[in-house]
Amino acid sequence: MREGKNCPWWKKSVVYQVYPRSFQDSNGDGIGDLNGIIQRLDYLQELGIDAIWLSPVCKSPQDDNGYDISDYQDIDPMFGTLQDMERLIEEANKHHIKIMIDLVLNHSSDEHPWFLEAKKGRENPYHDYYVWRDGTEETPPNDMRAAFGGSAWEWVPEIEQYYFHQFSVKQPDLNWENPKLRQEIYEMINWWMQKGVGGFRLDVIDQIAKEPDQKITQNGPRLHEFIQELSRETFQKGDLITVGEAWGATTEIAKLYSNPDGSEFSMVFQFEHIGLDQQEGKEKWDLAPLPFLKLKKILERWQKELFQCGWNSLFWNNHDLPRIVSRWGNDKEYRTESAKMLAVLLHGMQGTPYIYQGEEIGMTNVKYAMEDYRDIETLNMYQERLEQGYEESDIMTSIYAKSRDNARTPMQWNDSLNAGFTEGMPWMKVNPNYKEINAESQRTDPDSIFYCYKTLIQLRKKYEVFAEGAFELLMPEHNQFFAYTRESQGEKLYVICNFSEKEAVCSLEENWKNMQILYSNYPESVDEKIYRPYEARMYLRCQ
Ligand code: TEU
Ligand code: CA
Repeated sequence: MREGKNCPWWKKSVVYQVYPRSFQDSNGDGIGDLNGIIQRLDYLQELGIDAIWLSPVCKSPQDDNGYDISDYQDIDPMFGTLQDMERLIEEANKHHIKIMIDLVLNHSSDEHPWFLEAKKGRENPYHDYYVWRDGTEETPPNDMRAAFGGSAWEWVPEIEQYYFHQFSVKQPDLNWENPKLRQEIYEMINWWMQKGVGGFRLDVIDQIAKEPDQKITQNGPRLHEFIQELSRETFQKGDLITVGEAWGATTEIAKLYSNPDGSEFSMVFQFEHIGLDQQEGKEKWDLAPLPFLKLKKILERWQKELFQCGWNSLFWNNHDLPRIVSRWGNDKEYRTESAKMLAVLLHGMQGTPYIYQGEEIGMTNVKYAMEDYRDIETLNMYQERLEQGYEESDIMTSIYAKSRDNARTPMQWNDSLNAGFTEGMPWMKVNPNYKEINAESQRTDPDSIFYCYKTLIQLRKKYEVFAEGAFELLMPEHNQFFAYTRESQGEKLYVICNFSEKEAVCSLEENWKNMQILYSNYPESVDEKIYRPYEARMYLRCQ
């Protein structure tokens, strides 16, 4: 696959997500910032990533850590200035790194000037930028619930109407039916493109075409019409990487989103596998063990169905998800082995891999006292479940497993105070294991998780088979191995992972001796059929 129409640059790229609040503080106020990111570009270049997806840094009251924007064309002072942002883009470019910004287009902050105007009166020109319904104070239009708890309708007594919000009350939903709103959004995106950003991540993009009267939030009837217009008016004018966040994506829908004709996005984040370890039909807090065979089946389906007619995003982690090594690996005696196994398993697949900050050093979940949690989703759920009569210890068990704050603890750079994240008081407690788990110690150890990620990134660039090869699942019924091949043009890649803490015997009859071993997370074994706990290997066979 050469560069060009059929192989855009992002098919061979690896993206790194920075959650700016928690990455690096540069001025001692305890909050990560843009200048802090600039200080860490050398580190990211050494890792070998091609782009940074930056979680929101625009002006925001921070009700949902920046996912509630009050000015799409300015930087929140907490993170720096517009000049700092321009410098970040420029400095990152010098490190061969593109900056992707996070577009939150489903809703704005209730402190956005549009909303301040909109709630002044039904005749106000901005009123229709949001979703309003009549009702009486006692009876909302319907019983829809918001993702962060409570009703999705908020009463505004001054104008005797309800506005619709799928997330917090401070995140009113924008009305995409309004063509003027859409135009303002396109202008804003074009402005960012002129500033030199390399791409965009689109927050809950499958929820923009809502039909609240029908209780439709995801995948509304006009969704792809809106996205195609958006793409035509903005992204298609540049050579960008774009990724939509789509909790409601099926493989069929994902083929539209990531159509190789470029009419929508480069790719989407899909979440079918992410909800596997919860009780069916319930919430993420209602824990269940991971059904391993199902995980294999789902990822196999995504690999096969998008082959040559779409493109996958590959990720285990982001700022909303618990740490993968704690979740589906083993963050105690096999932390290093299982973190590497999970990396190998993901990075061998077809798609663009996303690494979430700290994943590359094997950062883990935390168990904090309630007062140390910060996330609005966690705090609201805690209150709601207490009121519903849940045991506090059960609520805490759910929080330890699934709270978004697991991903949001400060980046662990070194073993000095606050892990080198800040010289002040960190906005959220640092994980107490930072003396053992930190970037500095990882970088002095050639066997570290960091170097595993670095090697995987290099391999992806070196061999065509990573971008191009067709996927076949091996041993689909085996309940320890997650193994597959990728094949194209005379190259065949084998990825064999023992997804368990028990030894496993591989019954594949290949002549391993004649293959090149590209990566292994253990020293060479006496018997190559035996896979030790979380052992992962990549073999390459060339014709
Ligand atoms: O997340 C979308 C979303 O659906 C999440 O609220 C998800 O349900 C939850 O995190 C699972 O625990 C995006 C952003 O990634 C998230 O950080 C924002 O809070 C949310 O949109 C609202 O903008
Ligand atoms: Ca700061």
